[in-house]
Amino acid sequence: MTQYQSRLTYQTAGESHGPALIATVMGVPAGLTIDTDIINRELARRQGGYGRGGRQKLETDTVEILTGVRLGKSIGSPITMLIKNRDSRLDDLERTPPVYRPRPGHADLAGSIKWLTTDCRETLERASARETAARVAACCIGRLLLKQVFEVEVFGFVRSILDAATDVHVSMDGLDALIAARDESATYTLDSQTTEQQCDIIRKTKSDKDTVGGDVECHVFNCPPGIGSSMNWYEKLDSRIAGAVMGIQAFKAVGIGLGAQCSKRLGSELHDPIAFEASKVNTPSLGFVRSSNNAGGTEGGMTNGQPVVVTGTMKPIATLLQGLPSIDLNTKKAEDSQYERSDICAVSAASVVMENVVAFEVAAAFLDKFGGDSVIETRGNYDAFLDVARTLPLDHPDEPGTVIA
Ligand code: EPS
Repeated sequence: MTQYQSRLTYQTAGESHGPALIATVMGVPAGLTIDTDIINRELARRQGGYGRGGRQKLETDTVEILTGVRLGKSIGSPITMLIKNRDSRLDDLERTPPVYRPRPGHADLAGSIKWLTTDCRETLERASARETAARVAACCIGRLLLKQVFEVEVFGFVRSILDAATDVHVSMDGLDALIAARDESATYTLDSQTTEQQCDIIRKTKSDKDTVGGDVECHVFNCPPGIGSSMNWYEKLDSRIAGAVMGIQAFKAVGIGLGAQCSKRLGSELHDPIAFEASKVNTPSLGFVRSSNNAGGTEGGMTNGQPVVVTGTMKPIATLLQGLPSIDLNTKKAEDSQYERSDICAVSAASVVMENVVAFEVAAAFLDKFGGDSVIETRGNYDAFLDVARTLPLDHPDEPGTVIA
């Protein structure tokens, strides 16, 4: 695969029951306020949601910033953050024993064969969704950048758990009320009736010793047209977002806008008509408006000035109290899969992870277009672009795109 090196990148490290998780973010321009309260709030939200397991009662995830920040602001060097694991016992074989019976649906079997061991723990410690704590911390830096430098807002929530779905419409106009509704919901959905239905489903699933998945959604507001690129597949914003969302543990499908439903409509029913409203020329859409947003804000791998809308599908967690048909990797004899402490439903937590990884990819694409060494330079580049884009067609006869009278 052709590697695309964005200006803004991150890396996480750490095992679920090791001493700590670490996140390093590279390419952050100098002068960004790194508000650890905002990062810690996202970490706390990631730990929450109805249906979580015992681990979250043991941990209080908070970041300690080790590098890249002086007096609360980025200085351009890599930003490293540490999240301590309270439940640290990786080398304690009594409390953290080998796992020989792989869980269907988990990384256990494939990883054990890949790394040539019959102890699935070698794989599961890193494959665990515990890693998403570090990912949220890293990606939240991208989110801070979007908000502070580009006034971009990102909003994620749970659309459905099993068949209990909210039909609340999401738009920038009602954003504060939507955030309040989501933060009040035990499952991070948008209305109280759906919250109750989803909690009922999770309660029943728990008593059946089963697990349950759902669909999450993320909206990114205030992107101008032209973020991302159609020049190469790996520069396409939707391609980058899809990779990031699919990379979240237990995600099996990603959609942009209508996503998989696009094939059920004719072109005349699907594509969002283009119009121009001069009164909106000073908004990030630059005045290019659409009566629908089936495309989910991207065309040709670039933002088109409409909200970017991403959907993600999370499968039910692979660790079931009742166990599932499997084998013992040492004897190859049929045995039920081994139980490890886990969640009944982590869709709410996954919505927080998705919100932040989507934010990071959008932030990276913004920086690839406008990035400077400092926040001030970056914002200047952005403003200069908007100024020129508003004046199209250019009146310089040598410029491509010029309309010569
Ligand atoms: C999780 C931490 C894990 C699991 C869960 C999510 O901690 P532990 O294994 O100690 O209970 O609760 O991970 C999984 C669902 C998984 O498949 O590994 C977390 O912090 O999100």
